[in-house]
Amino acid sequence: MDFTMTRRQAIRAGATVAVAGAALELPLWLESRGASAAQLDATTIPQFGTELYVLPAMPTSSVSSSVDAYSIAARPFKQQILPKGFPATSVFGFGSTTSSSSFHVPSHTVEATVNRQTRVTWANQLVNSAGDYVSHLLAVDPTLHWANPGGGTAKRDSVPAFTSTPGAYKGPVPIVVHMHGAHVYEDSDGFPTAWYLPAAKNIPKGYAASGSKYAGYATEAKDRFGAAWKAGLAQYEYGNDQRAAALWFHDHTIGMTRLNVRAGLVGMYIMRGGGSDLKAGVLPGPAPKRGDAAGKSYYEIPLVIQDPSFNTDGTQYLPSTNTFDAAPYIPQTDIPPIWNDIYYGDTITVNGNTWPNLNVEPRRYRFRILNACAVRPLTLKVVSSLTAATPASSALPLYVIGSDGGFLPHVVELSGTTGLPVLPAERYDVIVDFTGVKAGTHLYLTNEGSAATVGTTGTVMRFTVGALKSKDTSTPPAHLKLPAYAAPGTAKVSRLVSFAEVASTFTAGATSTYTCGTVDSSGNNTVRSWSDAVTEKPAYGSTEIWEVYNFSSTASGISHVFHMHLVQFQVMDRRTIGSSTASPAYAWEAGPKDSCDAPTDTITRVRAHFDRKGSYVWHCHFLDHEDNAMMRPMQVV
Ligand SMILES: [Cu+2]
Repeated sequence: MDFTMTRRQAIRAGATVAVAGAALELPLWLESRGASAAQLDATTIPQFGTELYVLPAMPTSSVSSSVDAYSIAARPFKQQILPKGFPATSVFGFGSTTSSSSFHVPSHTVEATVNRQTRVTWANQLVNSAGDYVSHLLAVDPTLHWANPGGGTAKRDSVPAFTSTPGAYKGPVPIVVHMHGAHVYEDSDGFPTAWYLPAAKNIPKGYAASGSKYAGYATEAKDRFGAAWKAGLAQYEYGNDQRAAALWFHDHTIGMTRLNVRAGLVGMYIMRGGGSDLKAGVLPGPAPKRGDAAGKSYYEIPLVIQDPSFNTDGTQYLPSTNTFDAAPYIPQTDIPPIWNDIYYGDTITVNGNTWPNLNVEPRRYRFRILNACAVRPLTLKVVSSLTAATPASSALPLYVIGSDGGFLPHVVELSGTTGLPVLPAERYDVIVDFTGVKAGTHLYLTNEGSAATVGTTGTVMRFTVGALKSKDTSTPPAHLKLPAYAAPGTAKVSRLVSFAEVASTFTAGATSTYTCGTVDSSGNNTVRSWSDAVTEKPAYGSTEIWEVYNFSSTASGISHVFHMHLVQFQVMDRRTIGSSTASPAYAWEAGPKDSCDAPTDTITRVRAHFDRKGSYVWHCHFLDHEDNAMMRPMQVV
């Protein structure tokens, strides 16, 4: 990305984080830009006073001999995200319609079994007690290529035409849930234009109740699974015929994903069992199970990390105007008036609370880590002091045992000053061994990612070590034998694709859109928009190498995050554009991945096997980018 000070009036410094031979060069941003008088100063929020919420397992709606069925709704509610004494925060979150106490941000965890069907009815219940729709909590920019329900059937999923700069969209909120990392048929993938509105009483006349792909997928789901979709819901089927792994689900509505995810529509989905898992007892556990009694001790815990900002009234803060590029907008220019290139929040939440504490025993813990931030890169480390100069020395190593799609072939130990980079959408399965740490010791999970601020977003959570309650019988990480990982086989096709920024044709230096594109054999980029004809058409049953060019310049750019639906890929290597010297994938990327770093001015190569026909997508997983055109359809044919 070509962000410069003159054009952005932003503070930036070229921070280079050395990570095991790979240099992630990312600019450092001033946070809370466009701060309003009502914004809560993150430095005034007390830390570590809230005990970590261990996300329980989501209740099922029914269980048969072959299927675990769930009825999960998105609803508006309030949650105490800030510490006690501060106001509660309005959120959109998921829960089971069978249990009102299960509604939480992030969602309670869906526990799934390898090769056993999970069926989820995803209901959009973003309505009030009268059954009327609720408007979005955050400012919806109606000038992007977005769902545009108010455009009716003819103009949904488009870039609406305006003759003057509009205000934020206040209508009913569409959702569509993508299971990130899942091997599914297209009807169950959560395609960005398969959204649907709530079945509210007051949907204005002429509004499209669903996106352009919804009806077709409803028919497919009926034919394939006998599913009966109706207004305000879709039924998705997850075959779970993949490796044991921690997937996650989140809203994927076209042009609104950044807002729906920030509002809280995220959760983890953990698949266990089968030949790609380890036997019970080898790793630290248990994790929360459905129906667990309160007060149980858990040694496997998901950590869902986000970075919201707040107003003093407890509501979430997100700029409601474009703080990067000043007016004029429509009709004088092509610059979005509300959307921002990127917005880093100024707090860190873990499992729905700012800077929590976790009381731990002196034993091993397994953490299923998810970066659910919209755009914030994390570099995680366990340290003993929050005031040490960075990069700080680790107090305890991180033993990385798994990546997005399952176990690594072997344990990767990160210690010394090396942290674990976790970009948005990436998941890592990590063991931390507190054995032998003295009771009363405080340790901290910190973030040394490029946008981190010491004292706020540089801190994730605290661990307080207490007494051992029961013997730890899990295998020490040094002795772990992880399940084999068979990478995708030889590829016959190399496909060259790109991420690039498109400058405004009106205002010098301003951004109009972020785009994907295709690259020819001479390295020339052709920018392609979401609505252009599909160019990525892998053959069913084929294995391909995708070379992902990030054309942002090194001097000013940041990484993008490459994500493909349907597949788990292998990260092969990276090389500077124009160079023939490649660096191998980072050590912690040695397992199956569905999202990865695509650094600036670099070609990132991944290899994937395409074994299901249908429409899917690939895109940048910085949500602010994917919402403004950095996304393309992909058709397995
Ligand atoms: Cu991006």
